[in-house]
Amino acid sequence: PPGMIGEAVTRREDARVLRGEARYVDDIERPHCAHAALVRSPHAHAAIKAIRAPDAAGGLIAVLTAEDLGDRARPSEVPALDGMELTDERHPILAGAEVRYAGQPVALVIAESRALAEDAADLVEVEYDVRPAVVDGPTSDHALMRWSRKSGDVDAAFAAAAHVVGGRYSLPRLVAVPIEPRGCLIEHDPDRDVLTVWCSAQDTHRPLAQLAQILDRPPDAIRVIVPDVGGAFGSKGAIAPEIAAVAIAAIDLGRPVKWIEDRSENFVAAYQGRGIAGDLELALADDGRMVAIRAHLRADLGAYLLPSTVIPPHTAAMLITGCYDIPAAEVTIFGARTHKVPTGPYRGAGRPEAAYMLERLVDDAARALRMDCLELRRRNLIHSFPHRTPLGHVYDSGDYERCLDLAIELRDSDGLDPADEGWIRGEGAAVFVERGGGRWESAEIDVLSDGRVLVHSSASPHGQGHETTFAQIAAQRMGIVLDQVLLRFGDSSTSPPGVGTFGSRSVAMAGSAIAVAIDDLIDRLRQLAARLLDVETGSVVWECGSARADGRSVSLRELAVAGSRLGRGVDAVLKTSARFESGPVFSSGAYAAVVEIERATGQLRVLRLAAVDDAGTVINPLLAHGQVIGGVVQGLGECLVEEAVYDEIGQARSATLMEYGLLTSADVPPIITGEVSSPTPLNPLGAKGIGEGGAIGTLPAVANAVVDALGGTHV
Ligand code: MCN
Repeated sequence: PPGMIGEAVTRREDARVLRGEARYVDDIERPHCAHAALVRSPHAHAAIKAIRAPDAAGGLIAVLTAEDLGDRARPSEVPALDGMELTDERHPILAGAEVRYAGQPVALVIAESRALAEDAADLVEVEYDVRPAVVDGPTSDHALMRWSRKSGDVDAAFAAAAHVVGGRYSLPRLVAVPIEPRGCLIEHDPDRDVLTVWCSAQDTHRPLAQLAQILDRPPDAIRVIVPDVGGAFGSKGAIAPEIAAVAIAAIDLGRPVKWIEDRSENFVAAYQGRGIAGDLELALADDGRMVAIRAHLRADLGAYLLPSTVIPPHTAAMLITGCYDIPAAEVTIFGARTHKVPTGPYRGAGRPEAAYMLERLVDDAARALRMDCLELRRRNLIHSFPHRTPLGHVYDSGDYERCLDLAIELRDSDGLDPADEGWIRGEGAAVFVERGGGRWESAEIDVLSDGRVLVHSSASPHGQGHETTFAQIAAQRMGIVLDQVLLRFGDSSTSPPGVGTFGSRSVAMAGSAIAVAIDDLIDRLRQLAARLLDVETGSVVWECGSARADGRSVSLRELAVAGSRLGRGVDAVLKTSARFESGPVFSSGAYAAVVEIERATGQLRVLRLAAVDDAGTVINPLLAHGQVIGGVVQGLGECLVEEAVYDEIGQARSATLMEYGLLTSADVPPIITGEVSSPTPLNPLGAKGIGEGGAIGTLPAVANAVVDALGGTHV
């Protein structure tokens, strides 16, 4: 039947979204709902001397400060990964004695409407004693985090190397700019003491666990519902401190409270991405073999630590050997504190950083050795799997050379006209590897009495299209049509437990949990059919959604009806669950670009971008393609126009869509995509992630093309 794995099925969720029927947090209404607005610091660094709430203001219900919260809302814990050194500078829920970035929440104002809450927030007087701000990551000497790892004899390899090539490479800070900013609606049921939290988040699991810790509540006293979400790109993984303050307000006031941030708040107060620079050195043998690499990374982490702030630099460091067989590596990270909003994951979350720095370095090395940059890459690519990197990752499968060959073939197909007068042209290419998947996810499946299959997944989407993709996995495995599969996710009271939607892990992990659960369900259905047909279970085969034995067959619907007649034990027949666990899977890809720069003006245009991704088995090529294109456009934005710019006193200079450059569809150059498939042996689908590839490969491919156009000059 149509809709199977590998078919380009259109998204089931689109009709709802396009008709305006999707329900985002702000569409949810509760009776007697109050509305919240934030008083935010206008200064990047200041002591708070006093906060004076207005005695009265139209519709004002309450003003909450850090003092009012007391220890009822504690800063979110920040897990130290892998032996990291962290300072105890966790993001306060509301600022206490000090503010450390412009935009930091200082007080929560609750009123009868959002407009009244915003007006009342303007009347709150905060007395600040302004202090100097450290804005520049490279000059900050205060570390929030330090980490290092060394493996292999790096020093000896460098001492003996025929060539050592180095460079400094940096990536700007970026804003994720999801169409829907952050927000929540929180209601407290005093009888059961349960908080119901609707929030715009990537999944239910992390907001629930983080709120439980922040509010010191048992997890079962919190229900998190994630409705439709208008994008996140990594920026809605850690819970916003504002949400914890709203939770306290809802408890104190005994009324539901809604907070929906506006675009300007999202620019200054939602955690940002990237903002990292690295000093890298590569040691090479005479024949171009890479023998060791050193990378000293300096990340501008911003003012405080959020739970996920330390993840991207760590991920970047761990992937610094990329697709190459480099036996020795040393990495260090200095996570600098600056008076800016904290950073955290943004599409790629460390992978683009690693790929950009390494692939720029490889091009610089090729120039230093007077070698062709593709030849230098080919000579060092990893060819056999599993491959253990010196830093400790185990790459499961891949065909990096095939990706590179295809990217070049696609880039160079149909020659381009010669460059116009006054324009210089450059070509660039890059390979990358991407850690995805890992840990676990789960699924529960019910067979409904009409023979449809209801899949409860632990993974909720925020734009990826799980409703379609996961249904394809279940339908294929069951041998039924797509319409026979229903999907549910995003409500912690009914969804099975899981880890979360990030790191391009949903298909590999949650998709595999569905596959395993379906296999188990089929076994149960075969046993039931054996009873009905009075045959041995072993002689029952499952085919096209029916059980068959001795030339007879029982349909799924008949099994569902028979199963429910059995009374006790129905659950055991018509319900199943599975938890799927595996190590990380490593997607990969190669991207290649052609750019032109106008000599007189410096104007840059990307003429062509070839994007080749290897995500193992692709479930839905149409959606996977959409993921790649979305990532590419974000990657191009990063290369060409995007940057969260701050002035010397720590004021955001790009706090609206007028100032922060975002590409529009009219700016997007021709993108040619290609696919290589190296299924992973680590899960039953052979699937890896593809949600971030475009945002990874684009940066080094375009940057290398720009440097090539400039004749190898460092930019
Ligand atoms: N897919 C597939 N076959 C595979 C892998 C993926 O068909 N082998 C398709 C599926 O349609 C799946 C989608 O690609 O729904 C993404 O799957 P996957 O790579 O597993 O990534 P996740 O679902 O875990 O999504 C996370 C990823 C990340 S980390 C960011 S950031 C990101 C992204 O997804 N943010 C997004 N894509 C986004 N897309 C939208 N619209 N909005 C965001 O905020």
